Amino acid sequence: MVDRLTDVARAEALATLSEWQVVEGRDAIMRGLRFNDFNQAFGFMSRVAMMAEKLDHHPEWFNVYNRVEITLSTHDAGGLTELDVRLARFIDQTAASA
Ligand code: H2B
Repeated sequence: MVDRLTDVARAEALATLSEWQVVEGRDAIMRGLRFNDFNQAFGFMSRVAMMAEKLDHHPEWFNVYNRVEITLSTHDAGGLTELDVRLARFIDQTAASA
């Protein structure tokens, strides 16, 4: 099982994930995204879903039309781990090329 990030590693990672906010009341991060339309939003979600399967690490997310809200946390570890950082970086890259 993957370990939760240390305080130092967590702070270092969050400093580089400028689009992400810390969720109040739990060890998780969230990002909201807006696309041109549902087709673009769902295309983005499909790419993220394939990476999530590859990593065996899955987002909590919500979609309406062109909006996607994503929360990342590692349930098995009860907080943020390197898997969340990896998936957040992939999400940032994928959103940037959408
Ligand atoms: N996703 C997330 N976000 N956290 C987990 O702890 C997790 C997961 N665990 N995806 C995985 C699946 C686990 O349930 C399977 C059995 O490996």
